Amino acid sequence: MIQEKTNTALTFEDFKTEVLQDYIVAITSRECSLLGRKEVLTGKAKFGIFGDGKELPQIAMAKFFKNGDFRSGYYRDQTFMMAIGELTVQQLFAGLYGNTDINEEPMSAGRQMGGHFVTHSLNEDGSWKNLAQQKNSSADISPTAAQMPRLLGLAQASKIYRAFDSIPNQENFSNKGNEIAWGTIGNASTSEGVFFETINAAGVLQVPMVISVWDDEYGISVHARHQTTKEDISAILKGFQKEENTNGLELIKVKGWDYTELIAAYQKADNIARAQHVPVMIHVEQLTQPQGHSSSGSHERYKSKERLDWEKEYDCVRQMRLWMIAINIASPEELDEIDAKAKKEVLEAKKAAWTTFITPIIEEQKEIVALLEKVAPAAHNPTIILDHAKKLKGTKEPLKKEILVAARKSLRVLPACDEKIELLEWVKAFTTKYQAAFSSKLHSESEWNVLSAVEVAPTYSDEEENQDSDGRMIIRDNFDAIFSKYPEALIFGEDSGNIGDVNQGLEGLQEKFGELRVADAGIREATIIGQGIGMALRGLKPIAEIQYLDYLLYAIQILSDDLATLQYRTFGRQKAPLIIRTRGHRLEGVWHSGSPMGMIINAVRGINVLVPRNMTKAAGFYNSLMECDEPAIVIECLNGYRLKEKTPTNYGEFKTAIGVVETIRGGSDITLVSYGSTLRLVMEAAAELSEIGIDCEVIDLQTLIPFDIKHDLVKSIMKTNRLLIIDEDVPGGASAYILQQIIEEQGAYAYLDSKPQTLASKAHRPAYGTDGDYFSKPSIEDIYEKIYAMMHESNPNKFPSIY
Ligand SMILES: Cc1ncc(C[n+]2csc(CCOP(=O)(O)OP(=O)(O)O)c2C)c(N)n1
Ligand SMILES: [Mg+2]
Repeated sequence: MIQEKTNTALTFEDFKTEVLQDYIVAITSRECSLLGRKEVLTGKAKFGIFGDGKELPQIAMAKFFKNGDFRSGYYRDQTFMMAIGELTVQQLFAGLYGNTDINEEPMSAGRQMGGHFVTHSLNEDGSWKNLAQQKNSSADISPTAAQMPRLLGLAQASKIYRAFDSIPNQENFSNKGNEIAWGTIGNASTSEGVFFETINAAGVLQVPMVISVWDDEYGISVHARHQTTKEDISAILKGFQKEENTNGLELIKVKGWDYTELIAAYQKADNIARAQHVPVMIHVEQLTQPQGHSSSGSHERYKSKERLDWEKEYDCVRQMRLWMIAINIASPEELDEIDAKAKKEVLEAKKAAWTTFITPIIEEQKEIVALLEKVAPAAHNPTIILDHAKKLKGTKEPLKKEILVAARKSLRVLPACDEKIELLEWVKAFTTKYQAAFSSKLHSESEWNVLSAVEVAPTYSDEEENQDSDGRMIIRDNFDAIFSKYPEALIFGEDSGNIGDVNQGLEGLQEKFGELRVADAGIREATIIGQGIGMALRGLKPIAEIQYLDYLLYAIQILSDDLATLQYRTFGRQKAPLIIRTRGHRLEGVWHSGSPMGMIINAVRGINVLVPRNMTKAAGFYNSLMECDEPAIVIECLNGYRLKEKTPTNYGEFKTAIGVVETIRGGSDITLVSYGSTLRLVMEAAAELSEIGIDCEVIDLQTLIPFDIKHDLVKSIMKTNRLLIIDEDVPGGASAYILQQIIEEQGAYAYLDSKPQTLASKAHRPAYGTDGDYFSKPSIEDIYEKIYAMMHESNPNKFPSIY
């Protein structure tokens, strides 16, 4: 590093070599941006967003980025990724073209648009690589500022690793907590709430985080005067400045075109964050966008001539060049030569990326054209197929889509014959191959996925005394066992620490396991989840507590955009097995009884959603999840903490299987499907109905995602021929999903004698109090009457109308 070496007699030659090397990275990256945009404009790539104008600060940041460190950034960071050796020019172009081969396009196997970066934390089988010995980047997502919450957790992991030396495989993830989490964000994106939430939380938590704000004064076309108070993010954050004997952040401001100042700024930030675990924000101002925001649109539309002229003048690569000439590092001619060489190399790498991308598709094009020509004579009208073949043959740069369209349209005009079978087989094989390229790895496909959790029944002692406990004690004693068994486990949330959560499910555990492992957090649901994601990405086993299900909405964006897509968008090369603990369903009032399960399950495909009916089941889920490598939301029943349950003896060991339903009452007349708190009412109604000769089978779904993997529900319906789904979400909410799974996915429509029905809450939020609950959510009477009406319809003689 320049400054360190200066102290130990760095020769001018060494200095020169390092600067020239930096310049080569900068100019190479710039060439990629220029050529990349052209690739979009000529139609070879669909969309392009590049890092031009932000090269120098990224080179400075890369100088201090060490093995074990993590980046959490956004789409401008190609130069940084190149500088740390985690992105080649060819890979950048492979991303632009959407190459679906992970070896060619390691950023996402073609799933994300270019400019979304990642490093691989996992081997192909889902096992961890040694993250402490490599440079790491968490996987980018597009929503502006959404990289901030996870940054907090990535930084917090260092704090945990520094505090404990008993965590298994610790050396795989950390060198005594000396790692920095480096964040990057655009100036306009700092307007987002999660940015401020993260800044505040970092100031409180005192974690080793360095956030760089790339400030180019614009967010697409919108100038800073519409974005930021005083148009100056570091000025307005001054109140967060750490002072003697306070917490807070260190704030640094630096010009983005000044190479030496940038290096000094990053060196300072590195020293403070790495050694002292104090967060730092570097406001890098006076950056530019030489080609405007992205390949869609041009910035001449919204920037003044003065601004455009200024941007040309203060282009950071140009300024570096001028500085190098001024201090005799290189002559203009030498730099021209470097520029020309970089240009040539980028062009060659681009061509290589294109050839690698298009060659297999052209092979497939040839194959299908030949096959279409072969099968055409078997059609009544061969010209239809020959036309498809001809059109496809004439396509110079074919897409997989065009290949499949030609083949599938040709299938339609073939009568049943051997040729049709041959073409059909080809279409099936092609589809299977590429469907997996686009649709696999939504969930973990490793040996530790949630379906691998084998049920272990709770055991009970024979002694008469102490047979029943309050539900919250079962949860508490099980967490006690979890924290003893797994040193990498920790829990945090609002009121989770000192008082042991609002329902005392963690009572006494902070005293036993310490303030870092059983921790209070601020009221900031999005960054509580971010803490969890970041720490899980670094090998810890965090449990993030969201105090009530109704407040999950503050975190739903991060859950949906970041955690739920993680496996998918990295093609299974990163995982964050975060457990989210929350409590919900029936209690009191509009924001304490919600059950927005339809919203949740539709927003978080990729995360498991578990809905245990009691605390023993919930504890069993936690025990299962501790052994799995997938994220899950566990929703405990808010009205279940004081209910009595038998006291298990094998805490930390018993496990609830995931994706498996449980029949909690056998019956032959109708299948009742429900989950969570509502099941108690369903069981009560079933008991009352049995008195008048209606025999209900009651099935507890237990998990909504995954859903009844053994298809036990349809087996029940084969027997009863009737189905009622009882749910406390809004009409058409989770019940619509459950119905779709049973009727369509499991094919239960074939076995029904009555219309399948749902009984849900009212469309409004649940009202306050016992009466509010009774009039808002399905009651025992509602359930009873609905079932009776179904039985009456099928056998009016046996079940005459009661009203
Ligand atoms: C939540 C969200 N809103 C809107 C967008 C569309 N969008 C993409 S980039 C961008 C501007 C971001 O500007 P800035 O943060 O300054 O970064 P820059 O592109 O200037 O580097 C916008 C509005 C988005 N990606 N996410
Ligand atoms: Mg900007």
